[in-house]
Amino acid sequence: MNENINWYPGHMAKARRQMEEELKLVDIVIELRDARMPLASANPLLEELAKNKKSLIILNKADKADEKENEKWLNYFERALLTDSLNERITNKIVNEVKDILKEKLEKAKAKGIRKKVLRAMVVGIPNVGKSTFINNVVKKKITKTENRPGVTRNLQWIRINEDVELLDTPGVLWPKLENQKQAMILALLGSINDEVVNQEELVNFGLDYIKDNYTSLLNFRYGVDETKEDLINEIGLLKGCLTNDNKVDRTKTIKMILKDIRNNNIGRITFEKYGINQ
Ligand SMILES: Nc1nc2c(ncn2[C@@H]2O[C@H](COP(=O)(O)OP(=O)(O)OP(=O)(O)O)[C@@H](O)[C@H]2O)c(=O)[nH]1
Ligand SMILES: [Mg+2]
Repeated sequence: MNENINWYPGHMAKARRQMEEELKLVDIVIELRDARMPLASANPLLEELAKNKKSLIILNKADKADEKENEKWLNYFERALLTDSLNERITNKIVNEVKDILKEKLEKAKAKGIRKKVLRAMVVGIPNVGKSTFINNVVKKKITKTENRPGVTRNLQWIRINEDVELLDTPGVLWPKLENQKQAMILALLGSINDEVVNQEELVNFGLDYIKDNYTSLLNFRYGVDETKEDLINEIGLLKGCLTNDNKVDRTKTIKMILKDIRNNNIGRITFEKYGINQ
Protein backbone atom coordinates (compact mmCIF):
# COMPACT_ATOMS: atom_id res chain seq x y z
CA MET A 1 0.00 0.00 0.00
CA ASN A 2 1.10 3.57 -0.61
CA GLU A 3 2.81 5.31 2.27
CA ASN A 4 0.39 7.95 3.53
CA ILE A 5 0.07 10.56 0.81
CA ASN A 6 0.84 14.11 1.88
CA TRP A 7 2.06 17.11 -0.08
CA TYR A 8 2.43 20.41 1.74
CA PRO A 9 5.59 22.14 0.51
CA GLY A 10 6.72 25.45 2.02
CA HIS A 11 5.23 27.61 -0.71
CA MET A 12 1.74 26.43 0.25
CA ALA A 13 2.14 27.44 3.89
CA LYS A 14 3.44 30.80 2.73
CA ALA A 15 0.58 31.25 0.28
CA ARG A 16 -1.92 30.47 2.98
CA ARG A 17 -0.48 33.18 5.25
CA GLN A 18 -0.57 35.69 2.42
CA MET A 19 -4.15 34.77 1.58
CA GLU A 20 -5.13 35.35 5.19
CA GLU A 21 -3.63 38.84 5.01
CA GLU A 22 -5.41 39.72 1.78
CA LEU A 23 -8.69 38.44 3.12
CA LYS A 24 -9.62 41.72 4.76
CA LEU A 25 -9.71 43.41 1.36
CA VAL A 26 -11.96 40.75 -0.08
CA ASP A 27 -15.77 40.79 -0.42
CA ILE A 28 -16.20 37.22 -1.57
CA VAL A 29 -14.20 34.00 -1.79
CA ILE A 30 -14.67 32.01 -4.98
CA GLU A 31 -13.68 28.44 -4.24
CA LEU A 32 -12.85 26.33 -7.25
CA ARG A 33 -13.37 22.61 -6.98
CA ASP A 34 -12.98 19.89 -9.54
CA ALA A 35 -16.39 18.63 -10.73
CA ARG A 36 -14.95 15.11 -10.94
CA MET A 37 -14.28 15.17 -7.17
CA PRO A 38 -16.53 17.79 -5.54
CA LEU A 39 -15.73 16.72 -1.96
CA ALA A 40 -12.12 15.55 -2.23
CA SER A 41 -11.22 18.86 -3.86
CA ALA A 42 -12.59 20.89 -0.94
CA ASN A 43 -9.80 22.29 1.18
CA PRO A 44 -10.58 22.49 4.93
CA LEU A 45 -7.98 25.24 5.39
CA LEU A 46 -9.76 27.35 2.81
CA GLU A 47 -13.15 26.70 4.35
CA GLU A 48 -11.78 27.91 7.66
CA LEU A 49 -10.28 30.95 5.96
CA ALA A 50 -13.55 31.85 4.26
CA LYS A 51 -15.92 31.10 7.10
CA ASN A 52 -16.89 34.71 7.79
CA LYS A 53 -16.99 35.70 4.16
CA LYS A 54 -19.54 35.34 1.42
CA SER A 55 -18.56 32.47 -0.81
CA LEU A 56 -19.32 30.82 -4.11
CA ILE A 57 -18.38 27.28 -5.10
CA ILE A 58 -17.36 26.66 -8.70
CA LEU A 59 -17.37 23.07 -9.94
CA ASN A 60 -14.76 23.52 -12.64
CA LYS A 61 -13.68 21.08 -15.38
CA ALA A 62 -17.36 20.17 -15.63
CA ASP A 63 -16.69 19.18 -19.25
CA LYS A 64 -14.57 16.30 -17.94
CA ALA A 65 -17.09 15.02 -15.40
CA ASP A 66 -20.12 12.76 -15.78
CA GLU A 67 -23.05 15.00 -16.80
CA LYS A 68 -25.61 13.19 -14.62
CA GLU A 69 -23.36 13.54 -11.58
CA ASN A 70 -22.80 17.22 -12.39
CA GLU A 71 -26.51 17.93 -12.05
CA LYS A 72 -26.75 16.02 -8.77
CA TRP A 73 -23.79 17.83 -7.25
CA LEU A 74 -25.08 21.19 -8.43
CA ASN A 75 -28.28 20.61 -6.47
CA TYR A 76 -26.34 19.43 -3.43
CA PHE A 77 -24.53 22.73 -2.89
CA GLU A 78 -26.39 25.77 -1.66
CA ARG A 79 -24.64 28.10 -4.07
CA ALA A 80 -22.58 26.62 -6.86
CA LEU A 81 -21.99 26.90 -10.59
CA LEU A 82 -20.65 24.39 -13.10
CA THR A 83 -17.95 25.73 -15.41
CA ASP A 84 -15.74 24.66 -18.25
CA SER A 85 -13.08 27.35 -18.00
CA LEU A 86 -11.33 26.14 -21.10
CA ASN A 87 -14.14 26.32 -23.67
CA GLU A 88 -17.14 28.13 -22.27
CA ARG A 89 -17.55 31.93 -22.05
CA ILE A 90 -18.10 32.40 -18.35
CA THR A 91 -17.63 36.12 -17.69
CA ASN A 92 -21.30 37.13 -17.46
CA LYS A 93 -22.32 34.07 -15.49
CA ILE A 94 -19.64 34.72 -12.87
CA VAL A 95 -20.00 38.50 -12.64
CA ASN A 96 -23.79 38.24 -12.35
CA GLU A 97 -23.58 35.58 -9.65
CA VAL A 98 -21.02 37.56 -7.64
CA LYS A 99 -23.13 40.71 -7.87
CA ASP A 100 -26.21 38.77 -6.83
CA ILE A 101 -24.47 37.30 -3.77
CA LEU A 102 -23.24 40.76 -2.79
CA LYS A 103 -26.51 42.52 -3.64
CA GLU A 104 -27.37 43.42 -0.05
CA LYS A 105 -23.95 44.86 0.61
CA LEU A 106 -24.13 46.94 -2.56
CA GLU A 107 -27.61 48.19 -1.72
CA LYS A 108 -26.60 49.15 1.81
CA ALA A 109 -23.63 51.09 0.51
CA LYS A 110 -25.87 52.85 -1.97
CA ALA A 111 -28.44 53.74 0.72
CA LYS A 112 -25.69 55.33 2.77
CA GLY A 113 -24.71 57.35 -0.28
CA ILE A 114 -21.35 55.59 -0.60
CA ARG A 115 -20.09 55.46 -4.15
CA LYS A 116 -20.26 51.97 -5.60
CA LYS A 117 -16.97 50.40 -4.69
CA VAL A 118 -14.89 47.83 -6.51
CA LEU A 119 -15.92 44.28 -5.66
CA ARG A 120 -12.98 42.07 -4.81
CA ALA A 121 -13.08 38.31 -5.17
CA MET A 122 -10.34 35.94 -4.04
CA VAL A 123 -10.12 32.81 -6.20
CA VAL A 124 -8.92 29.85 -4.14
CA GLY A 125 -8.61 26.10 -4.54
CA ILE A 126 -6.40 23.06 -4.55
CA PRO A 127 -3.51 22.81 -7.05
CA ASN A 128 -4.32 22.32 -10.74
CA VAL A 129 -8.08 22.80 -10.35
CA GLY A 130 -8.04 25.56 -12.97
CA LYS A 131 -7.92 28.81 -10.97
CA SER A 132 -5.64 30.67 -13.36
CA THR A 133 -7.52 29.38 -16.43
CA PHE A 134 -10.80 30.44 -14.82
CA ILE A 135 -9.45 33.95 -14.22
CA ASN A 136 -8.07 34.28 -17.76
CA ASN A 137 -11.48 33.26 -19.06
CA VAL A 138 -13.38 35.71 -16.86
CA VAL A 139 -11.12 38.64 -17.81
CA LYS A 140 -10.93 37.45 -21.45
CA LYS A 141 -7.16 37.80 -21.52
CA LYS A 142 -4.27 35.48 -20.93
CA ILE A 143 -2.88 37.24 -17.89
CA THR A 144 -1.95 34.38 -15.61
CA LYS A 145 0.25 31.38 -16.34
CA THR A 146 -1.51 28.01 -16.64
CA GLU A 147 -0.12 24.53 -17.06
CA ASN A 148 -1.32 20.99 -16.58
CA ARG A 149 0.60 20.22 -13.41
CA PRO A 150 0.08 21.22 -9.79
CA GLY A 151 1.99 24.14 -8.27
CA VAL A 152 2.20 26.52 -11.24
CA THR A 153 1.02 29.74 -9.60
CA ARG A 154 3.43 30.84 -6.87
CA ASN A 155 2.34 34.40 -6.11
CA LEU A 156 -0.84 36.26 -5.36
CA GLN A 157 -1.92 38.55 -8.19
CA TRP A 158 -4.81 41.04 -8.42
CA ILE A 159 -6.53 41.24 -11.80
CA ARG A 160 -9.22 43.69 -12.82
CA ILE A 161 -12.22 42.42 -14.80
CA ASN A 162 -13.89 45.79 -15.38
CA GLU A 163 -14.40 49.03 -13.44
CA ASP A 164 -16.27 47.29 -10.67
CA VAL A 165 -14.81 43.80 -10.14
CA GLU A 166 -11.30 42.59 -9.32
CA LEU A 167 -10.10 38.99 -8.91
CA LEU A 168 -7.16 37.67 -6.91
CA ASP A 169 -5.32 34.67 -8.34
CA THR A 170 -3.74 32.50 -5.62
CA PRO A 171 -1.42 29.50 -5.59
CA GLY A 172 -3.11 26.12 -5.21
CA VAL A 173 -2.93 24.93 -1.62
CA LEU A 174 -3.46 21.64 0.12
CA TRP A 175 -3.31 21.11 3.87
CA PRO A 176 -0.65 19.57 6.14
CA LYS A 177 -2.30 16.21 6.71
CA LEU A 178 -4.56 14.48 4.23
CA GLU A 179 -6.71 12.56 6.70
CA ASN A 180 -8.84 10.80 4.14
CA GLN A 181 -6.45 8.69 2.09
CA LYS A 182 -9.09 7.59 -0.39
CA GLN A 183 -9.69 11.22 -1.22
CA ALA A 184 -5.91 11.73 -1.35
CA MET A 185 -5.73 9.01 -4.02
CA ILE A 186 -8.44 10.75 -6.04
CA LEU A 187 -6.57 14.05 -5.72
CA ALA A 188 -3.41 12.39 -6.95
CA LEU A 189 -5.20 10.54 -9.75
CA LEU A 190 -6.64 13.76 -11.13
CA GLY A 191 -3.34 15.65 -10.93
CA SER A 192 -3.62 17.84 -7.84
CA ILE A 193 -0.73 16.18 -6.01
CA ASN A 194 2.84 16.05 -7.27
CA ASP A 195 3.35 12.69 -9.03
CA GLU A 196 6.71 12.28 -7.33
CA VAL A 197 5.18 11.67 -3.91
CA VAL A 198 2.78 8.92 -5.01
CA ASN A 199 3.35 5.34 -6.17
CA GLN A 200 2.15 5.57 -9.78
CA GLU A 201 1.29 1.89 -10.21
CA GLU A 202 -0.98 1.87 -7.18
CA LEU A 203 -2.52 5.08 -8.39
CA VAL A 204 -3.37 3.69 -11.80
CA ASN A 205 -4.71 0.45 -10.34
CA PHE A 206 -6.91 2.50 -8.04
CA GLY A 207 -8.24 4.43 -11.05
CA LEU A 208 -8.78 1.32 -13.18
CA ASP A 209 -10.66 -0.45 -10.36
CA TYR A 210 -12.93 2.53 -9.89
CA ILE A 211 -13.69 2.86 -13.60
CA LYS A 212 -14.29 -0.86 -13.99
CA ASP A 213 -16.72 -0.90 -11.05
CA ASN A 214 -18.54 2.34 -11.75
CA TYR A 215 -18.36 2.84 -15.51
CA THR A 216 -18.50 -0.70 -16.85
CA SER A 217 -17.38 -1.10 -20.47
CA LEU A 218 -15.52 2.20 -20.76
CA LEU A 219 -12.16 0.44 -20.40
CA ASN A 220 -13.26 -2.12 -22.92
CA PHE A 221 -14.30 0.63 -25.37
CA ARG A 222 -11.01 2.45 -24.98
CA TYR A 223 -8.54 -0.41 -24.98
CA GLY A 224 -10.47 -3.49 -26.07
CA VAL A 225 -9.52 -5.04 -22.75
CA ASP A 226 -11.35 -7.83 -20.93
CA GLU A 227 -12.29 -6.02 -17.71
CA THR A 228 -12.46 -9.24 -15.69
CA LYS A 229 -8.71 -9.84 -16.09
CA GLU A 230 -6.58 -9.58 -12.97
CA ASP A 231 -3.64 -7.44 -14.11
CA LEU A 232 -5.23 -4.76 -16.25
CA ILE A 233 -2.02 -2.76 -16.62
CA ASN A 234 -0.37 -5.78 -18.22
CA GLU A 235 -3.38 -6.47 -20.47
CA ILE A 236 -3.61 -2.88 -21.64
CA GLY A 237 0.16 -2.75 -22.22
CA LEU A 238 -0.10 -5.81 -24.44
CA LEU A 239 -3.09 -4.52 -26.38
CA LYS A 240 -1.52 -1.09 -26.95
CA GLY A 241 1.88 -2.52 -27.78
CA CYS A 242 3.64 -0.76 -24.92
CA LEU A 243 6.59 -3.13 -24.95
CA THR A 244 10.26 -3.09 -23.98
CA ASN A 245 13.03 -4.16 -26.38
CA ASP A 246 12.72 -7.76 -25.22
CA ASN A 247 8.98 -7.76 -25.93
CA LYS A 248 7.76 -7.58 -22.36
CA VAL A 249 5.12 -5.09 -21.29
CA ASP A 250 6.74 -1.77 -20.41
CA ARG A 251 4.84 -1.16 -17.21
CA THR A 252 6.20 2.32 -16.58
CA LYS A 253 5.20 3.49 -20.04
CA THR A 254 1.79 1.80 -19.82
CA ILE A 255 1.11 3.35 -16.43
CA LYS A 256 2.00 6.81 -17.78
CA MET A 257 -0.27 6.31 -20.78
CA ILE A 258 -3.26 5.19 -18.68
CA LEU A 259 -2.77 8.03 -16.22
CA LYS A 260 -2.73 10.52 -19.06
CA ASP A 261 -5.85 8.94 -20.56
CA ILE A 262 -7.69 9.22 -17.24
CA ARG A 263 -6.62 12.84 -16.69
CA ASN A 264 -7.34 13.90 -20.27
CA ASN A 265 -10.71 12.22 -20.41
CA ASN A 266 -9.77 9.82 -23.18
CA ILE A 267 -11.64 7.02 -21.43
CA GLY A 268 -14.80 9.08 -21.00
CA ARG A 269 -16.45 11.62 -18.72
CA ILE A 270 -15.92 10.13 -15.30
CA THR A 271 -16.81 11.46 -11.86
CA PHE A 272 -14.66 9.88 -9.17
CA GLU A 273 -16.97 10.81 -6.30
CA LYS A 274 -20.53 9.89 -7.04
CA TYR A 275 -23.28 11.79 -5.29
CA GLY A 276 -24.84 9.95 -2.35
CA ILE A 277 -21.98 7.49 -1.93
CA ASN A 278 -19.72 7.91 1.11
CA GLN A 279 -20.97 11.25 2.34
N1 LIG B 1 -11.02 20.54 -19.71
C1 LIG B 1 -10.78 21.54 -18.89
N2 LIG B 1 -9.51 21.85 -18.56
C2 LIG B 1 -9.31 22.87 -17.70
C3 LIG B 1 -10.38 23.61 -17.14
N3 LIG B 1 -9.85 24.55 -16.33
C4 LIG B 1 -8.50 24.40 -16.38
N4 LIG B 1 -8.16 23.40 -17.20
C5 LIG B 1 -6.79 22.88 -17.46
O1 LIG B 1 -6.27 22.44 -16.20
C6 LIG B 1 -4.86 22.68 -16.11
C7 LIG B 1 -4.55 23.48 -14.86
O2 LIG B 1 -5.05 24.79 -15.00
P1 LIG B 1 -4.46 26.02 -14.15
O3 LIG B 1 -5.36 27.18 -14.46
O4 LIG B 1 -3.00 26.17 -14.36
O5 LIG B 1 -4.74 25.51 -12.66
P2 LIG B 1 -4.44 26.26 -11.28
O6 LIG B 1 -5.56 25.93 -10.36
O7 LIG B 1 -4.18 27.70 -11.52
O8 LIG B 1 -3.13 25.49 -10.82
P3 LIG B 1 -1.99 25.94 -9.73
O9 LIG B 1 -1.61 27.35 -10.06
O10 LIG B 1 -0.91 24.96 -9.97
O11 LIG B 1 -2.63 25.79 -8.40
C8 LIG B 1 -4.48 23.39 -17.42
O12 LIG B 1 -3.96 22.43 -18.31
C9 LIG B 1 -5.81 23.95 -17.93
O13 LIG B 1 -5.85 24.07 -19.33
C10 LIG B 1 -11.72 23.24 -17.51
O14 LIG B 1 -12.73 23.80 -17.04
N5 LIG B 1 -11.85 22.21 -18.38
MG1 LIG C 1 -2.57 28.83 -11.12
